[in-house]
Amino acid sequence: MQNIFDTIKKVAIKIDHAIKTEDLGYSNSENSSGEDQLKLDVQCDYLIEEAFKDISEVKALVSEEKEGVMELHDNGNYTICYDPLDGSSLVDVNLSVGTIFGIYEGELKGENLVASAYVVYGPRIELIIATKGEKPLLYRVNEGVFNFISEVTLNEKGKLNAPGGTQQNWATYHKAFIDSLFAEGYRLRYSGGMVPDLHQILLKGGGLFSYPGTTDKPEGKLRQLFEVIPFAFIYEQAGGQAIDNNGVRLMELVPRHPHDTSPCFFGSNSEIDALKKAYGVSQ
Ligand code: P6P
Repeated sequence: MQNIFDTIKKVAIKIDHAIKTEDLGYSNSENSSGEDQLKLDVQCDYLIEEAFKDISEVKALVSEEKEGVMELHDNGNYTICYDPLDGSSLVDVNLSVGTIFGIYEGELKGENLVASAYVVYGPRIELIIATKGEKPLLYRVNEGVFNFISEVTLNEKGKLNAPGGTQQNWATYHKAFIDSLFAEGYRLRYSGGMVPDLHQILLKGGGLFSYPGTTDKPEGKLRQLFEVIPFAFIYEQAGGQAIDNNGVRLMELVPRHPHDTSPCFFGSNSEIDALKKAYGVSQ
C-alpha cells in the first residue's frame, strides 16, 4: 500500500499547483450528485486518474465526480474511492480545500476500508494517512517534500464545534444540542469545507463536527464512500468516534449506491456520547 500513499503525495503536489493556476470557471457538466462541476473539479479528477492508472495494486477507482466504477487492474487488491477536490467552490474565496481517499479491499462498505487519507491545501499542504491499528500520521510539505510531523490523537473532550447543514432545517433536538455546546463555551469553527473543518478539530484536540439529516436533506449531504467512511476511520483511529443519527458507527455503513450519503457526526468521545444522549440513542 506504500505505493498508493506515495502516489497520493505526488498527485497532491500537482493538485495544489492546479488550484493555484487553473481557471476557476464552471464546466458545462454536473457530477453524479447533480452539483455543477468547476473546470478544476474535472482537472483534479483527471490528475488522480492519471496518477493511479499504472499502479497494479489498484483494482478500480470510484470518483465523486463520476458515475460508476473505473476498472483498472483485474489482479489489483484495492479500490480507491476519492473526492478529488472537496469544497472546491471555496477556492474562489481563497479558503482551504482538500482531497479525500478511501482505500477498500473487496466490497465497497465500511468494514472493508483498510486505509484512508486526506490532503489539505491551505497555507501549507498537509496530509493525514490512517491505517488499521495505527494512530493517524500527519505529514507537511516543505520544499516540495512531505515530511512526517507527528501522530494525531483526539482528546477525550474538545473545545470546537463545527455544525453543518442549513440551521432552519435542523430537527429541534439537534438545534437544542448544538446550542447547548455553545452555552458550554465551545467555539464555532465552520468554513463549509469538510476537510479543513475536520482537520482543525483533529489537530486542535477535539470537539464535534456534525452534518445531520435535515428536512431538505433527510439522508444528509456528505457521501458515504468518498467522505464519511474515510473520515470515520481516521477519527476512530485517533481515539474518537464517528456515528450516524441512530448512534451506529459510520464504519458499519453499507452503501447501496456509490453516491449514497449519510447523516454523520465525528468527534471526541465526550461530545459524541453527549450527542447520543440528545438523540436518545445511547447504548
Ligand atoms: P453546507 C462542500 O460542498 C461539502 O461537500 C463539504 O466539504 C462541507 O462540509 C459541506 O459540503 C458544507 O455543506 O450545506 O454546510 O454548505
